Amino acid sequence: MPMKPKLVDAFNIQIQAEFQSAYTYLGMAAWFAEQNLPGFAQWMRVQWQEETMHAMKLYDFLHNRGESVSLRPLAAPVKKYTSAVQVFEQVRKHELAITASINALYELALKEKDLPAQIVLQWFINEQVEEEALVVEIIERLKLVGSDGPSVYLLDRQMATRPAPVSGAQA
Ligand code: OFO
Repeated sequence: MPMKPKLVDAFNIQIQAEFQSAYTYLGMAAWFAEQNLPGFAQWMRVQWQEETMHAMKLYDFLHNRGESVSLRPLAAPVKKYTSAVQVFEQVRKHELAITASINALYELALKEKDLPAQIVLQWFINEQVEEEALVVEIIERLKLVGSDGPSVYLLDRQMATRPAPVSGAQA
């Protein structure tokens, strides 16, 4: 069953938002690498992969529904950060905005009575709960270690252990 054009447009805008998230986190990965925090840089590279998967999940969904994917331009990420905790505060802010856009998209899918769209978006709603919790945990840990060098070093090593996302675009 074809999707309503308004819903297709909203999915395309969300694809852009997910790729923008990926690009933003890749910029953060570069910043961390430049601060000699390779573990945090690696964590952000995994996050970049995760966000690319989110975009591709929506991209595949539109294709599977026989709809057209219209890719939009991305903005250059800001790379002027002052501390690791400030980076993660930005991540939190960004993820809250993504949660709001996913929720609005879900509301639209409900309004348009598009059941497959609702189901795919439920996955995203759950994912946002996990992402927000994860980021808050990292912010708390960063606040706890403060500027204590050895603790920052240990935390950086721990951040490096984040596994890569499991199964490409299908996750
Ligand atoms: Fe970070 O969840 Fe997608 O954007």
